[in-house]
Amino acid sequence: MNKTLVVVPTYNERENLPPLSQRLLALPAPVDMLVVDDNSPDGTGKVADELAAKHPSIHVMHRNEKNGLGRAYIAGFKWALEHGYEFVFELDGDFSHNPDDIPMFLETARAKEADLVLGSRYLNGIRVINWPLSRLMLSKAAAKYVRIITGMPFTDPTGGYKCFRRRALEALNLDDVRSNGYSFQIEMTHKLWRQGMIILEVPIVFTDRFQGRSKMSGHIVREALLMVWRLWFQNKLRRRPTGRPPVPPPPAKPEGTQSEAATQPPGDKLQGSQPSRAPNQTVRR
Ligand SMILES: Nc1nc2c(ncn2[C@@H]2O[C@H](COP(=O)(O)OP(=O)(O)OP(=O)(O)O)[C@@H](O)[C@H]2O)c(=O)[nH]1
Ligand SMILES: [Mg+2]
Repeated sequence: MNKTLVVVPTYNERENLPPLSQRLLALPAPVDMLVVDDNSPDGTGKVADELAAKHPSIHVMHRNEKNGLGRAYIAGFKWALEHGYEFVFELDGDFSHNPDDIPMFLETARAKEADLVLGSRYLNGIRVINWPLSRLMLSKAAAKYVRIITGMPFTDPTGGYKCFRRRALEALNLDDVRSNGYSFQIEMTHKLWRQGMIILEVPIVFTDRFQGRSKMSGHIVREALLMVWRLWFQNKLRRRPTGRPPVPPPPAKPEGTQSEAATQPPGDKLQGSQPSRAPNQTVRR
């Protein structure tokens, strides 16, 4: 088993899945792949089963009905935690996200001890291929809207190319995450950001699908518009992180010796134990 799992939700991605799995299997950093298929009418689930039969690092989760991207990812994240993965990716099954960027995400997560690495289409310029101007404007406006209301400082909060560290997923109550679509992406990031987790952005090129049909709808946009206000309320109307990240336990000392932290007042203990965990850094590469 590899330490990294790439979760790929699919609904009618039959043409895309075989080449996508090949690209993932060919990466220099070996990864496992979990396809979460919602009983796609085009037979994507069967294609996934055939790939899994040939490659032990490909796994398939079949769900009975189309339940939205968010539900599919939550099921995939729970599976990842149960199976002991350290890094867990979100990756669209329509080639919008370039699998070759995965090593860049992993390097950033490791080098900077990040809890979450976000792929950004808008960090240091716009890198979106095959989108009409209206779609680009909607996405850019959504990013601004999220920033103004929640204070979250990221350039691309609706993006869906992400790498979570295990401890970040463990810090969330995954059953509490209710949204789908764009809103799901914003909600996941906000729930970690407001806990003071380290979240970094890396630049990616996003290419809209060339095969299959878009599942974008007015409902998805309305859901996101409302969710942003709900997140702001959940964060006690604050526009900055209100929590502190979980503090790793101090290394065990032999019995009879007193740890340094135990001699400090409680306030100092917390501060001193997490000097490098400044909230919400943004890496510009
Ligand atoms: N399992 C599952 N996967 C889904 C569902 N909806 C979308 N997906 C998949 O999620 C990935 C990302 O979907 P989106 O990018 O939101 O949808 P899209 O159809 O590509 O639409 P746009 O990229 O927004 O034009 C793709 O691999 C889809 O096949 C769903 O309800 N269930
Ligand atoms: Mg897409």
